Amino acid sequence: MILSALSRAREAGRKLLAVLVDPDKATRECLRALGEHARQGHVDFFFWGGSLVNQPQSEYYLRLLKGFTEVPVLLFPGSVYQLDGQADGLLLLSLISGRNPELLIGHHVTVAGRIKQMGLPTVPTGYILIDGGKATSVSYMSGTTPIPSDKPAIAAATALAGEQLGLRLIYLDAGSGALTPVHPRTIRAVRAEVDLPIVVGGGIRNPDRAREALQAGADLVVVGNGLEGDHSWLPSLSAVVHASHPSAVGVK
Ligand code: 1GP
Repeated sequence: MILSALSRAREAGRKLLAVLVDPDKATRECLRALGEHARQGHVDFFFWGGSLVNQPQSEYYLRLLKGFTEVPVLLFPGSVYQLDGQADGLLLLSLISGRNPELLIGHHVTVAGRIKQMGLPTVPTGYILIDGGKATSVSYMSGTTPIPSDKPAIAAATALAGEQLGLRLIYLDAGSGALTPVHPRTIRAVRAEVDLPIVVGGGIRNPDRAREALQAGADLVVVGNGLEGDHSWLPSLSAVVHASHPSAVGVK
């Protein structure tokens, strides 16, 4: 459903916003507040996941969030242990910037049957890590080296290979809490190379950073860290994302 939403948005020259919720940091109050923002139209999708999930009540908190909002919740799993049939779908990540076979295909084989049993709709996602100026949890936990931030051609070739392999979405991620978000020149290079929808996240901590990513060709931006504990700027972020972007229409 995220693919059809992205397709409709692109046709209309609109952009989308996802809020990433780390289950380990969820509280009832924060989920209720996010549900209220969603009710006001500030959020198009919730992504649900983190590098670690220590919190034993992750399922409970996901049920709470589902009770607070009808906005779709997609799993953005940090590991195979983060599957939950309550979600509306699963970003089935293949970490194509890395060379860790477990994250390219191994874990997928392990949980393929379980995903089928759960009936979780999957979104085959080419997940590309870009250096965000510091070691992030995702690069450490995945045991992979991000693409250098000054090598947009490598990012573009990686995304193109993902498209040729049949992946349906490209996710450019500088990693949660990145010092520097994915550089606009990298987004532009990927945009110029593939037709797939592009998601950009990592280190977006103010509306200007979101605007830069969208103007460079991102279809959807993801914000997690910057909203944890402070949702006050979510309305202004939403205003920037959901402002019409006529220049986006027709962007390849
Ligand atoms: C991380 O793209 C997401 O995988 C969001 O990053 O937490 O830095 O917003 P932040």
